[in-house]
Amino acid sequence: MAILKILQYPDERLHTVAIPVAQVTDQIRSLIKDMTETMYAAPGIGLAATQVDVHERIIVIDTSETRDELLVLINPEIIASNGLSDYEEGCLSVPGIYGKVRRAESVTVKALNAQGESFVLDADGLLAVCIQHEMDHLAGKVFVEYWSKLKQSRTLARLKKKQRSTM
Ligand code: K1U
Ligand code: ZN
Repeated sequence: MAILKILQYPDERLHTVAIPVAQVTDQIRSLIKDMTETMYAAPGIGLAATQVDVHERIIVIDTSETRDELLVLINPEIIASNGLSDYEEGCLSVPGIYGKVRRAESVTVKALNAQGESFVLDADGLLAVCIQHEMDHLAGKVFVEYWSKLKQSRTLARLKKKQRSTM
């Protein structure tokens, strides 16, 4: 297994639209293991393949307190959604920046697991937020891009200042 490098906003590669996984092979399973190790090490509650510069539709998530309830979503599709809620989000690709995003309160998602089997999952709360956040990564969208242009440019300035101070 390996810890992968996580792309940092505003890296243009975060805007790449991921393509569906054609077949769940051992190579895909090996990538899933590396993504899982990377997510737990970060630490994070989710990671999309886009964030490690792989542009295929793969997500790993673990929102449990015990960090032992891994969820793998390959080729995820939201087939139903309900309600709206605002949640304070963070992102491993935008370290140190947190802010609210309005998303569906609950979602039903259809996906393949690491064995290539199809399943359907109903999610609400943090899990629903995380699924939508990670699916945005696969579509090339970063959570700060829901904010006003003014808030986005202030965020970029803060990130650049932080980067300068760690050089
Ligand atoms: O996509 C990512 O960058 C991962 C991101 C997921 C996420 C967090 C909060 C709301 C929506 C989506 C993170 O995991 S940021 C880190 C984080 O929230 C966290 C880390 C350790 C323990 C608990 C939370
Ligand atoms: Zn993110």
